[in-house]
Amino acid sequence: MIRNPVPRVAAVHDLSGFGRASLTVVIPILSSMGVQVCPLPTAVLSTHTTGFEDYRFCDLTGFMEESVDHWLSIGMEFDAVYSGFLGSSKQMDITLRLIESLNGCRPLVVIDPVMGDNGETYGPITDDMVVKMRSFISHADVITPNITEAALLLDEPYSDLIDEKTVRSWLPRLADMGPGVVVVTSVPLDNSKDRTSVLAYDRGDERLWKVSCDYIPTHYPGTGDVFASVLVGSILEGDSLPIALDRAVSFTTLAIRASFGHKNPAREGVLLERVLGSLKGPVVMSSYELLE
Ligand code: PXL
Repeated sequence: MIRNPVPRVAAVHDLSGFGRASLTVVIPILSSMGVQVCPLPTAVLSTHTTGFEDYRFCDLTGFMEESVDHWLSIGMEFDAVYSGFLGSSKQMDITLRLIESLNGCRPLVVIDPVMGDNGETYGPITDDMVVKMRSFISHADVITPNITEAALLLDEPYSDLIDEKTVRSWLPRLADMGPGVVVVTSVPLDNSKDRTSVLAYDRGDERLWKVSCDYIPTHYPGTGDVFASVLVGSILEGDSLPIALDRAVSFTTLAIRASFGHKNPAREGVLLERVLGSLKGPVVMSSYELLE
């Protein structure tokens, strides 16, 4: 049930000053979708960590703790708690304290277990954080790992040979770790190198959904944040899981396509500002499939 006139989300992500990732993506997307974002910054960075050297990183664990104390003392309520890149393993306990203290009116909990991509962990992510993330996700209604993060959560080796069949076998195993809905992004398609897909498993009805889209041969950091933010906004607007997946895939693809024709460096992220307006429209196209 949505309790605020404008749905309100606690957004537990870092603030990277350059490169269009985390809060600089989460806030404009959710605001455009009519959702109020209340940032609980986990760290401040000069840039995100992919493709930039010597980035500056300031961990905000202590400040997060104080912010949560303050929010609880003034009786803040949230329709959703949505976390992404965390600066330390202790931040999972702090986020959990926020979620559990809101127990009278439990929010939707979406955890994007941001830890890495393309088989590699991001610089500030420690082994201890990977281990702790495995229990943190048990508190989520929805998780949105990419295949690298799904492998880390399951302690499976990552390889370029991971295929759709393998990921399909991972989905119920990830759901067994606690989350009601498991959404895995960047899943390769067996029969085509030019297409990629998102698979989603709903533990409640055991349905398995798939949305596929064109694969564009580039890698823009922050697209996972773009995808998960549209998914959160769409669920809060009342869309079904497959429609929310469809909207998230369509918007992310549009953002990548809008950027790919330009010569801007991939590390600067997708040209979000050029496509944000399209989030305000209704669903115009749907291509989801029910696999099981
Ligand atoms: O969206 C991923 C992300 C978020 N936050 C930081 C990152 C990255 C990916 O590079 O470095 C700080």
